[in-house]
Amino acid sequence: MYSGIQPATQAAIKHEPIIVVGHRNPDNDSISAAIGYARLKNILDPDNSYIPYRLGPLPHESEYVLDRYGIRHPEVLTHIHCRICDVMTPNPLQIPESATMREAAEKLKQHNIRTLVVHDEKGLYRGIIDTTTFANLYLSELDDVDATVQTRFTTLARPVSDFLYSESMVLDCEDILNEAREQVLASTLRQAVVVDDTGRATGIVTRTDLAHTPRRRIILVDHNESSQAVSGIHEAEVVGIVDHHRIGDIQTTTPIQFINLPYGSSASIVALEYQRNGVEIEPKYAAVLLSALLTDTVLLKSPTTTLGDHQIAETLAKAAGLDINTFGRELFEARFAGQDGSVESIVLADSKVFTQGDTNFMISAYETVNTDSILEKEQEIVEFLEGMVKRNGYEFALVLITDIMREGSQFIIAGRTKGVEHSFGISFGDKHSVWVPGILSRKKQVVPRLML
Ligand SMILES: [Mn+2]
Repeated sequence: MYSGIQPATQAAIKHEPIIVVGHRNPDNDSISAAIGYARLKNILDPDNSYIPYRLGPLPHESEYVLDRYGIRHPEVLTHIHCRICDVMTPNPLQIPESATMREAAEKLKQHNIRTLVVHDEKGLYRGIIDTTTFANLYLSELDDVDATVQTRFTTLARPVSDFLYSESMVLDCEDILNEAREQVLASTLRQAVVVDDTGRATGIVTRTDLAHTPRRRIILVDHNESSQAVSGIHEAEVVGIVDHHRIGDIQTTTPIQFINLPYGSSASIVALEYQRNGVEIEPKYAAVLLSALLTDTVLLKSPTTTLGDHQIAETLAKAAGLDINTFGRELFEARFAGQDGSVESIVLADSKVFTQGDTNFMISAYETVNTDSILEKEQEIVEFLEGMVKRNGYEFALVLITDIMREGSQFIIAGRTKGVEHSFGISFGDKHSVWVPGILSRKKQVVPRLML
């Protein structure tokens, strides 16, 4: 049985699924490790539900593998801020507007609640009736002592539509809590109603519900730096990390299972977790993980590749019934067939921002088998990079055009070049581009030298 450290859940949203997601501008490893790890966690921890997401477009090779094995594409996660649906009380008690005030009063009493949502004959939201409605009615009756009994009788026979508050605040389930809170607290209303796209009330939010911000739970794969993580990460409860990059700046309030190993892919570590937990991996998930291992290690050629990666690749290939070389070739064919070759995609398809001290810099990685065709666009790429440097105040922006056949990278740069030149013993001269043989890995061969 699984004996990993359980996350603290005090402030977490327990009924909500746990999100498993890779970094921004996802590569195949971020997609595949999230899918493979969510699958494993769902097997190990059936009390919770783990759902893989992605933080950007699906890489072509991921699409190829997922479609080949009939696995659903993960959905895009736009942020992990706490939402209205994370704090609302779902399925509020409702009453039709044609019901009498007596029925409304009985329903409030029977369920010991303060608010009823009123809907029309089509089930669409109309307004609310609450205990204050009744209190106000009886207070007004006090002015007319003789008529009290008669008035009350008449009032209770009238439909709720005569009394409902229709000006009550309406929110959307996906509204960000911190923003909605200000609206509600600035009003005099005791609650807001959550209405869906079809006009039906799906929840109710009271002032008390708004008093705290519960944390949504998330597992990070293939990254552990907030600059690469989903928006709102500081509001979330990170309950696990599976990564093979340098230790970044993600902080947690409690101990978590943080697995960081210098393997060639996060997918390799996920595969190890299947082994460690004695879970046999299904063929299609073995194929997904193998695809990420092969793309992240550039067909096991990158210097990030360890002996362990070779062994895991063999194991996964066997489980999936695949030949490593054939599958690897298919993956890169799918990737290169999908490349549109635009300057924007060359620079942005796999770009990461790094922080050192007060400076930020961007490094993009782009793999190809045809560096020459990229170099025809060198001037445009440099102009694009210069724009990014200017807009974002980067120290520099660097694109690595890695030719997996020639086994080296063309460095194309804008901004301050000194640090890069010094770290690699190269010179751009009056150009913005230079070929650096043997450089295949941003993570292992480029980032560490720049972080010294
Ligand atoms: Mn990776």
